[in-house]
Amino acid sequence: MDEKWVLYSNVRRRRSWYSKGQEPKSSSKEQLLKKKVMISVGWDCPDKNECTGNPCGAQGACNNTPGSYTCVCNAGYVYSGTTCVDKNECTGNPCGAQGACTNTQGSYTCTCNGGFELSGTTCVDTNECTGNPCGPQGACTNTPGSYTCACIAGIEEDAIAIFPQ
Ligand SMILES: [Ca+2]
Ligand SMILES: [Ca+2]
Repeated sequence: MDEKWVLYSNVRRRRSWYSKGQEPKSSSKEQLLKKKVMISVGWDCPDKNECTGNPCGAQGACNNTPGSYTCVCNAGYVYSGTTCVDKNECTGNPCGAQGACTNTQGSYTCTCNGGFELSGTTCVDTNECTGNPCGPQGACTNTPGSYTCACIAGIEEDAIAIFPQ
């Protein structure tokens, strides 16, 4: 049983305007008497520390709150309502149209289709032309997932094959 009492004195503050930073003044009201007023009655229930049971799991930090707890989950994990569980990043198709997503604990991996490579977290076209695959007598054109070679005017494709340099 926990009774809380507040003793009112016969001093109260009147509403009035003050300058910024100026201390408000108190003024007495003669007709008010000191009296004891009970403002609450309650039973003190000590808060249970739910965090001792590690409810957030290995991938979360538990914060005890009055009557409950909250979890702050590590990156790649989400709060399920009771604990921290792996986030399935693949539902958001992070690899893009040219990659296959595999969900992993705390993360995910992308396996890119042929002609595509991982850039950051998504599959993008490989620019094969940077490796000069058409040789010195060919003009390379990068295409999504591949590339094409065009021969420079006057030189046959066979000649490029015979004299690659
Ligand atoms: Ca995951
Ligand atoms: Ca390409």
